[in-house]
Amino acid sequence: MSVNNELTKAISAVKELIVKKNGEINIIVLTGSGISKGSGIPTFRGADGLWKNYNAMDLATPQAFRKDPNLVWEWYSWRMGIILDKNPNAAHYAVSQLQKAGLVKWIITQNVDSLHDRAGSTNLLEVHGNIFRAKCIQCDFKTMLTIPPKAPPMCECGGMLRPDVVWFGERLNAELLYKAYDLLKTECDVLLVIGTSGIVYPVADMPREAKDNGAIIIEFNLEKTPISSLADFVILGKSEELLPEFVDKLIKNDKEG
Ligand code: BJW
Ligand code: ZN
Repeated sequence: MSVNNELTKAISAVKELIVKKNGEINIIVLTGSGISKGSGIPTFRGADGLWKNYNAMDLATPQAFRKDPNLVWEWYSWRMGIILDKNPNAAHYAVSQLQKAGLVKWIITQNVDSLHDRAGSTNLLEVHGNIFRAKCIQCDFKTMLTIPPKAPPMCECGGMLRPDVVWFGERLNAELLYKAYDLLKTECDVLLVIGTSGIVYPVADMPREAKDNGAIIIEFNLEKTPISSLADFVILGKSEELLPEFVDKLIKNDKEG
């Protein structure tokens, strides 16, 4: 039994919309590192976030990689090791369950950890890339890495490989970004925003796009963020606890309704 009033209200609102639209609603899920916190993967900001001990500008920019590729690879290898040791949590599985129930069509994630994929989700837009993919800085070669490299891996062309993630000052993949905006404009009745601080652009702007096009915005986070002021419901707490409850009740309601 939920004691979270906001959660109960959000479920009722989505349930009403399901009835109004004869069961045909599209939920889009937008996630950030907070959804993986329950798996034991650190977030970026906050008291125990990665940026507490490491400077973003020394590690997550193209300039940093040019200056010291060994250092950058060392940091990414360390993070790959942490992720490989962890598993999707109840929030990732809840999202996947909602997708299997047909309510969620697409997931837009800023996370590079593959945990949505490992939880069985499909139609995943990894707009900040994937930590397990590397790309050549000289040619178009890309490859998946199964073990964290001990030194910067090299391409057959002689160029160095880099993590295929989006660093500060770099453009997001245009196709993925276009697809994400198109979905938010045309196929989003409800947007679930889970575990993101909402300060990194252009993703931070996506909830506004959905809202402008009539979507109900439901935010799940430990605390309020810049997205909270435009959200219809702000559900405070751990996503690994709240999402399973939200999804259970919604799916039950959907079947009953
Ligand atoms: C829980 C929880 C639990 C915890 N349950 N919740 C417009 C205005 C101002 C600045 C800009 C702008 N446009 C562009 C910029 C610059 C920059 C930017 O946004 N800077 C801001 C910081 C101000 N953006 C860029 O540079 C982007 N590129 C770009 O816009 O290019 C345009 C361009 C134009 C012309 C020429 C060239 C370019 C690229 C951004 C790339 C971000 N990259 C990173 C690293 C990815 C690779 C890697 O993993 O190493 O992406 S940075 C980092 O931040 C990572 C994340 O995906 C991203 C977002 O972080 P996230 O996921 O929100 O994590 P946190 O830690 O911030 O928050 C965690 C949240 O979870 C918190 O709210 C907690 O409360 C919550 N939480 N536990 C629920 N259990
Ligand atoms: Zn190459």
